[in-house]
Amino acid sequence: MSARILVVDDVIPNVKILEAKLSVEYYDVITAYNGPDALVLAEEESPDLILLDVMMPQMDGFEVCQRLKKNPVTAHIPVVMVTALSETADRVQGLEAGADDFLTKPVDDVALFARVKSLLRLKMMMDEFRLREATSQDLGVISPEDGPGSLNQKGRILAIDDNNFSAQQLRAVYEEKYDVTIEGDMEEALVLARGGDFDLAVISMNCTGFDPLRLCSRIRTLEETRQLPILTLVDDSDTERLVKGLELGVNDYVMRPIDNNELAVRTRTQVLRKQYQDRLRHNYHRSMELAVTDALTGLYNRRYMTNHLNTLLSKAGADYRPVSLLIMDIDYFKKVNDTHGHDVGDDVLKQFSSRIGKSVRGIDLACRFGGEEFVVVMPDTDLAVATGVAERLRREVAGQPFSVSQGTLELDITCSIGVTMSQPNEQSDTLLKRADEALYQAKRDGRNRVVTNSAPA
Ligand code: GH3
Ligand code: MG
Repeated sequence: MSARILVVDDVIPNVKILEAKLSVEYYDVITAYNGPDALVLAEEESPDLILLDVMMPQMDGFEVCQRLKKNPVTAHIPVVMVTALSETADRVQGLEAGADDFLTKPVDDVALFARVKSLLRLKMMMDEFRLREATSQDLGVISPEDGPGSLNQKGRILAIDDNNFSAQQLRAVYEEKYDVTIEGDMEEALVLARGGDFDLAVISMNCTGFDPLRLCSRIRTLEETRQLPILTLVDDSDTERLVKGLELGVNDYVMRPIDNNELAVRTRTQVLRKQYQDRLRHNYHRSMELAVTDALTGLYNRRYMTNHLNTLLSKAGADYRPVSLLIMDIDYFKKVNDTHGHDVGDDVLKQFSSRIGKSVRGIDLACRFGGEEFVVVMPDTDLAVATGVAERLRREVAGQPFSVSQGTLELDITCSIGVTMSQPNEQSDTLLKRADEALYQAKRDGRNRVVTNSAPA
């Protein structure tokens, strides 16, 4: 994960040490030696993360952080406060200034990279989210309710701790802000994790009834829980388990004795990232669907069909295979609407689509072309076969009345169909035009029929 990190500290050796550590891991490091310079750099260079010293002359870290978070250009950049003492008061003040996490000096490598990685992951998700959201809104395929507003749902936490006392402490910390489930048994925890739709697993490394590292590893391996972030609670002397956990894919940790502020910020980071990630995936599927299909019938829409047809037609030379295409139009459909109302008309359109969908082959592409006009694209198909398909579709529609209004009404529906086949180097517009001419011939000839329009010789 390559990223740009701004390191801010008034003591030159401190900056140099952090710069060296981060550069070794291929982060791109920029540096500032005082608050005002940091503010300028943050705005001009838009770093992905800021490591900010608290004690600086002129303007201290709290004030710098506050200003960063107030400025819309820099507000989204995560800030890690680097404090000389592990003073609770400092942390509270840091939180109030809008800090996203804390590091204590001297900064140890495990802590540094755990914090940096987990905040960078969150930032990546949020950046991607904002980008996709902008694109989707430009294309008109995402409605406002898909936006970040809906991220305000209560985070769901699964806390695994078989010590009753510390489990209750966790409950007390989380209860107000989160929907928290406490579990003391490993197998039960796994069942819950697989089915529970959680945003974060908090695992105590002090569990004695089972091996908590084994639980971490199982969560990372199981398909249903692979994406679930894990935060571990570790004794400050237990570096071995801490490091093992991180190697297994644990996302972050908090040392015992637990500082509630620290637990709160790290929990928030993990839960937010998970929620952004879920939302991205959901929006992706949704925009794919919305972008290519018609809402009423579920068939492909005109834009998708036209694109796809042009792709098929562009296969030239030795690759060339004829593409056949038919356009179907419901006969006297206006009368259905006028007699029975628009809802009945919609019902007919849905059933009509489902009959088409059922009787075309898998490689054929059925689309709603317009109001009551439908197109079926048939790759690698000659005119004789396509005419056969059209005749079958016509019978599928005319052969059985349509049952509408929850079965209270039966309507006889017919359709007319125009068929044609592509020529080498042809584009979609002329192909569609030829099929349309055939359709109108079918209408003129009395409807409920198929007319074939072979290409000009
Ligand atoms: P023809 O046999 O010549 O095709 O006659 P027609 O009545 O089917 O054709 P016309 O083009 O006169 O009318 C088509 C009607 O389809 C008009 C339009 O209001 C209706 N329509 C278009 N889209 C929808 C829709 O989504 N739902 C409903 N219920 N009606 C629709
Ligand atoms: Mg019609």
